[in-house]
Amino acid sequence: MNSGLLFAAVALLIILIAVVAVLVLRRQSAAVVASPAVTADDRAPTITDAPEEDLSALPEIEIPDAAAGRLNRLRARLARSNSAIGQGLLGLLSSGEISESTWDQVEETLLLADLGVGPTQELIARLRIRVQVAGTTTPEQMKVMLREELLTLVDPTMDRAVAMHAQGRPAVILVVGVNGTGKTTTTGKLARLLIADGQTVVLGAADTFRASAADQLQTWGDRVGAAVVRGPEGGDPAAVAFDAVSIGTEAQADTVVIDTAGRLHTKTGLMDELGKVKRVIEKKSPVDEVLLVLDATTGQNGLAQARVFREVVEITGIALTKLDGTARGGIVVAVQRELGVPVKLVGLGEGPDDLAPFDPKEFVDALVGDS
Ligand SMILES: Nc1nc2c(ncn2[C@@H]2O[C@H](COP(=O)(O)OP(=O)(O)O)[C@@H](O)[C@H]2O)c(=O)[nH]1
Ligand SMILES: [Mg+2]
Repeated sequence: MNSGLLFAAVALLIILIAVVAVLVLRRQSAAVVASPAVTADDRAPTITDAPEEDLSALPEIEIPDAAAGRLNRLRARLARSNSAIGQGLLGLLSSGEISESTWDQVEETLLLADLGVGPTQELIARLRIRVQVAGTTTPEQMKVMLREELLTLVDPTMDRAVAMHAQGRPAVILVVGVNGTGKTTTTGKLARLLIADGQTVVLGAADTFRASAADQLQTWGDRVGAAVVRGPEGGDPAAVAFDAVSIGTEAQADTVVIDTAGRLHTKTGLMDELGKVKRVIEKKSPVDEVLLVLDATTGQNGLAQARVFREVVEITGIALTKLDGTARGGIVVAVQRELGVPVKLVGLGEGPDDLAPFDPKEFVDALVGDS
């Protein structure tokens, strides 16, 4: 009798446990479908039976290349500068007796490479003295001298760090330059560099003249996980810049990078506007960096643009783009001399990670060739 009662109680307990277990399991699997994982790695396996719309709604975040050693990785892109400057000079100077006409050819090579008249004269004067002192020189000695003198001209003592850490607020970077030089592309690539460095980034689409400019920046931001602040087409660029800095501050972002417009045909208007953008941002936060984007293929024209921009905003760094498409790498030296401001970034292609922090030694090594 007693054993019958015990049997019934045990059976009841087993059924109860089974029901509870089924309920718990169902809740867990429902939760997995309802809240898809955020990291790219977990994503696919956890929501395989979710409807297709959910899958496409998830952002595809790319992991950018690390910032360190980028210029070294991209050095082959300098090949055209390389043969024009380094190899051209070494070819001339290593051919035994150096005559006056050889020095003339050296001068011509340097000027063609956009080094500028002043730096060209300096380089030749220094080399002539060193060659005289050394008497005869081997091609290897010549290469060492050339490397040292080019490095002096590029100036390894300049501080080339892009401002990206501020105390208790986001660092603010304003990107300026003429249309087509690569501002938007550089802003997008810079966001990737900063994110590769572990930062959170907010982008401001202050080129409000063309909707496509904001869309272009949005695409860059989406790919890498940077929020993009934009305004209405034709809206006030200063207001967008202000909003971007406000939102970046609120969100405790590490850096806010602001892309601007650059229509040169309305030069005065553009310059007034640029000054206003900076002043309006400064109501909210200091501007830590004004990056002037210059297209390396434009030579003297680029230098003229630099002078115009310098009149309106205090430029703190230069981003030299399209160095992959030119034999005129000497522009690095010329533009630094012209503005007294360091080249901080170089663009070496259209790919998302084709922007590198500028390193004088790596640059000169790439020009002269490995020792
Ligand atoms: N080859 C090469 N093309 C570049 C580089 N930087 C930008 N570009 C291209 O230059 C064009 C203009 O760039 P964009 O960012 O729209 O210029 P913006 O008008 O100043 O904003 C685009 O086709 C870019 O892909 C670079 O470093 N190398
Ligand atoms: Mg643009």
